[in-house]
This record gives sequence, C-alpha cells and structure tokens, in this order.
Amino acid sequence: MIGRSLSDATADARLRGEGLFVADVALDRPLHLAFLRSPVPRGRIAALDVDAARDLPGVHAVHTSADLQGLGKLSVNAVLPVLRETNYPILGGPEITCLGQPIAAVLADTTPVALDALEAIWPDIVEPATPLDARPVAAKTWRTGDTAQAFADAAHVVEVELAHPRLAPSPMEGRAIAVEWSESGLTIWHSTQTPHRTRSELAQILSIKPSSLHVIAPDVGGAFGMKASLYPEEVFAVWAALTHKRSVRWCASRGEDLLSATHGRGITSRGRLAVDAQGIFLALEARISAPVGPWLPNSGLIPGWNAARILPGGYDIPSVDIETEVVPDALGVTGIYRGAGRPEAACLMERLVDRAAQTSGLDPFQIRRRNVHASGALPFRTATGNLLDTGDYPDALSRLAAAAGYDDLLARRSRRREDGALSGIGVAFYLEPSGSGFESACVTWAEDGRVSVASGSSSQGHGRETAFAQIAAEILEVPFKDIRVMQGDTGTCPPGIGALASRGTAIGGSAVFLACERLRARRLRGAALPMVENVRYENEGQAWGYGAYLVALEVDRDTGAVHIEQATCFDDAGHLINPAFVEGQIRGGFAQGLGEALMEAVIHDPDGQLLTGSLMDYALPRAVDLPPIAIHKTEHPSSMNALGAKGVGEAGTIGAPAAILNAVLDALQPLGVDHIDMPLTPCKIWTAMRARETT
Ligand code: SMO
Repeated sequence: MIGRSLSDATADARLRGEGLFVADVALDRPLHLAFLRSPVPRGRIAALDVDAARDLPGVHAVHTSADLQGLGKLSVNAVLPVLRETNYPILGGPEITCLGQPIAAVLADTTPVALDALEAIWPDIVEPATPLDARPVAAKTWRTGDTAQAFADAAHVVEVELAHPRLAPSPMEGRAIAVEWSESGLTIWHSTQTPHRTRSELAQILSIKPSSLHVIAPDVGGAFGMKASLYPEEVFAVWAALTHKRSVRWCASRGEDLLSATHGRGITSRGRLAVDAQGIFLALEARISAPVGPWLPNSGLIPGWNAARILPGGYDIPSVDIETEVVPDALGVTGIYRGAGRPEAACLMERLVDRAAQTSGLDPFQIRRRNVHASGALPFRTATGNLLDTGDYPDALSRLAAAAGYDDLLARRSRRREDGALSGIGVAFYLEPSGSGFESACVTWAEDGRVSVASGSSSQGHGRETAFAQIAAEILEVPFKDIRVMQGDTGTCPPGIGALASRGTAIGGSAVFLACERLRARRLRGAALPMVENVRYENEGQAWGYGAYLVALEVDRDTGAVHIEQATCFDDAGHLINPAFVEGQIRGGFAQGLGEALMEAVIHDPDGQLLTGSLMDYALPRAVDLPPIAIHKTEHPSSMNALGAKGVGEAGTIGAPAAILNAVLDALQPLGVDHIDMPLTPCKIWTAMRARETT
C-alpha cells in the first residue's frame, strides 16, 4: 500500500458539496459576529460611540477594548532570540496599532444585522500618542570563517538585493469559528491547522481549563500557514460565548482576510557572494529584514529565521556572515505562508549563483554542480547549524538537466535570440526543511479486524487520511477499506502540533507507522485482538527535502508578458507514501510559486490604505496561467524520522519563484536588465525594458 497513488478517500464528498466546513455547523440560535476595523494603520481612539448600534433591533451586544482587559497572550515559537515583548490585543483601543485591527465587535441575531450595526458606530480617531516602536523584536547573527579575508581574496564579488512583496495566502475557505456554548463547556469548530494548539492557547489566554474546551477542525478548506495560529477575532468569539452564555459564529469575508489575516513574505534581503577564479564560492554575506505586525502569531518569527538560516542553501561555502532582523510595521500582521522564509532564502541564493555564473563565464548548471555539497558529503552540518540529512545534490542537478532536455533548450534559446525573441532559461536549486518536534498516534486494532487510526496531526484537504491509512494497511496487512483515520478533534485524537511546516507525513506519519509496527509485533507474538498502541513520536531532527527546477519562457517584447513554455521539477521527498499526493503538492506549490513570481502582491497606498482588498485587485493565478509541469522524483530516505519521509508541501513555492525569476532575467539579459523585483508583471517588465531602450 505504501508507494501507491491511491486517490484521496475524502475528496469525493467535498467535491459534491457534502463536506462539513465551519459555516455548515448547525448551532442553536447562535449570535453572529461582525467587527468594526480600523481604517488607519495607527491612531488613537478619542471617542467610540456604540450606543446607537447597541439599540438596533436584533443587536445583542457591542463590545470595545475596555471590556476585554486582563486577558493572556498568545505563545510564540521563539526560534530567534526575542529582544522585546509584543502585545496581543483582542480589540484595539485606545491605541490602534494596525490597519484593519478590530476595534469594536457586534453580536447580533443575524450577520446582516451585525454588519448594519457596524455602520452605526462612529469612531473618532486622532493622531497616535506615540510613534511606532520600530526597534527589532528579534534578531540573530551567524558567523563562521574569515569572511572579510575571503571577500578580499575573491576573483569576483556579486551582489543581489531583493524586496519580496507581501502576499495574501488566500485559502478557498477563509477564517471561521463556531462556538457551541453549554453549562459544561464549549465545543469549538475552528478552521485551523492546529486544533490542539487552539485548545491550549484559548485556555491560556482566557484563563480557563483546557478540559472545558473541545476543539474540532472539521473539513478545512486550505490554510497555507494562514490558519496556524489563533486570531484576536477568534479569541473574541470564544470570550463572547463564555460572557453571554450563547453560541457564537464568525466567518471572515474575503475582504476581511485580505486586510487582516496574516500576510506572508514582505522580506527584504541583501546578499554578497565571493567567488574564486574557477567559480568556487568562498564566502556569503547576507542581511535579512522581515516585517511583523503589532502582535506575533505562534510562528511569527519563522519566516525571518528560515530566510536566514537556510542560507547558503545546498552550497558548500566555508565562510558566512548572515544577519536577520524581525522589524515591526503597522500594515498588517505577517506570519508563515507556504514556504515561510524558504522561498526568500532560495531566491536570494539562486540570484547570487546566476550572477556568479555570468561573471565567471560558467553555465548555470555547471556552477551549481561545482558548488553544491558533493555526492556522498551528506550528512553535513551547515554554518547556520542545520544538519542536511540525506540526498545527492549534484545528481539532482544532472538529472534535472537531462529530464528537461537542457542541451536542446540551449540550442532553441540561441535560435530564438537570433530571431530577436526574448527567450530565457532559469534554474534553481532549493532546500525544504520539514518541521521538528512531536506528533502522536493512537491505533486500535479491533476484534473484527478493523483498524482505527487517531492522529494528532490534522488535514486541510491534502489527503492525510488516505496516506495514513496506507501506512496502517501496509504494516498491519489489513485491507485499506477496513481502516478509519480520525484527525482534527481534541476529543477523539491524541495531542499533536498539527498540519504545518511540511511535518505531517514525516512526523505524524512516523507516529502512525511506529504504532502499527508495535501492534504487528504483538500480533506476531500471539497477542489477541483488540489491541491499542499509543505513540508519541519526536523526530531526531528536520528532514531536508531538496530539488532543482528549470523553467523555460519567453518575454513578449511589446507587452512585457511572460509566457512559460516549459517547467520541469526534480524533487527528493524521501520515502514516498503516495506519489500522487506528492505530485499534487508539487503542482499546487508551483502554482502558488508562479503567483508569487508573476502576479501576486498586497499593495498599500502611501497613506497605508489597502488597495488589494478583493480578488478583483489581488491577482491569484488561475488554471489557464499554469504551464504543463513535468515532475520527476528521486527517493533518498531521511535518516531523521522512522518513515524516512521528507516534507514536500512547500517544494513548489520554494523552487518555482527562484527558477522563474532567473528565467525572466535570463530572457532580459540581452537588453541589460539585471534586476526586477517580484511580481514580474507585464507592466514592470515593460517599464524595465523601456528604461533600457531609452538610456
Ligand atoms: S507555511 Mo506552513 O502552514 O508551515
């Protein structure tokens, strides 16, 4: 069963509209929730008159920040040293610290009534009392070797500076929470990646017992990092249910999510690479700056950490000097978004490598093969402390070149260029560390031979239930149809961290695997059914997926439009449980990576107003925007977890932007255009071409 491309057993029901999402959960006479949001990034509320709203028929209550004093704070994964505390305001006021921050909340019999009531609230917002505290909230430096000497000795030094726009993760289902109140406790349906964390964080913030909370992540319509942490609006919904002893529901609109759900990326990075006369890398210097809003989601420090510590990627560079800083702004809260710093690390490194290739007169494949860790060099501890576990990096590059037909592509590019076309080829090598820590599984083998697998990991539509059933079917030699997988429910599933950081199969799957192995061993020793095994599994370290992508494209001289003609992926996701799911992850990740490279950007005007408040303005890629994607794989099992799996959920979002960026700049190289920041829209490309033509 392991290694077979079964289709997702849960997909059919969702496709037919038979799924259960938070908006579908039946509640008894719930109060519906709507938030008045700050129209400015920063300010002070001089007056906030809610009486008229409170008096409207159908309005049950209106709350402001004064009602929510003394609550606890969200915990933060301190992957970087934290330099100062941040707050976790549930409702903003009197100080407003962020655009779109909720400053008043209406609870009403229906959503339309709640929304109407917002119109009856008139906030008087004046200049903020204090300026934005722009001191970094976290920072770290990594230094090894004599970087200054290496730069002094270098035959060439190349430099790159990149400004990544902020991106809106935009899962199909927005943020949503439904809270059922009863005397004995709350049942909470939450569209989340981390149901157990929802329970523990709510208990901590609201000072209540975790045992009084039952959290269910039902069908979750995508998340991409945006639903890995609790939002103030969601804490408010639970607080309101407790306060009013009523059930409460909140489902964010698309506009609310674009404005106030976490944004990803937004990082700026600078790098310098020292290269010797043979094109060997000597030293890397990098400076990363990651924006954060006024409060930190659980994983709020991850992007700034990953964007730095994943450098220098898969390359063997003896000296590094890398600094990262996480710096506040008031444009909106940022957090993890599929890739979470990995794409930023890949883009910086891969641009530097292409520049170095140009300067050294080497082919992009040649310079990469010369500088990645040699075959047989892994495991390898990098200067930033990462243990690259398994793989063959030069082999991945060679096999990508062969699979893509690189020599033919080079010949075609030459012909096209002779004809005056702007033809480009881009290559990128990437690393994808998957998460660390624990996940758990409780596997029950019943007397009738059926098996139930309760996992602490959760799913958001990526087929976890099917993959875990494949593991159990393989180890226990039980028919696939006799296996039931439960996840996403704190009432029926053992603890877990959840579905993020490409950890589900590597860690959650390993817990299932080990529980099944123990059951099998007991059975072979003659034990009778029923049997139960509980496993809490902690991996030995991160599994490092990697790969190399190639993109061939043409830029239209007249319009600046990019037409991708070929996309070839070569990935190592370790031991594969379900190859079709792996390819689905790569394809979906590639689509999001293409969106990042070519079209997506959260844009604010100079006053801090959001200009991309709807999907008419924020450009998500559509099916017609995607080229055919050829996916090739290899399997070097990870040594870091029981299954030997590596994450692949983020591969496409890491490899695609770097490869597309390199390909577009390769196409524009004959014009002398050597830098454009993403997204590479026709307008930006056209403007850059024109600037060259007129100078
Ligand atoms: S950005 Mo992912 O959900 O760790």
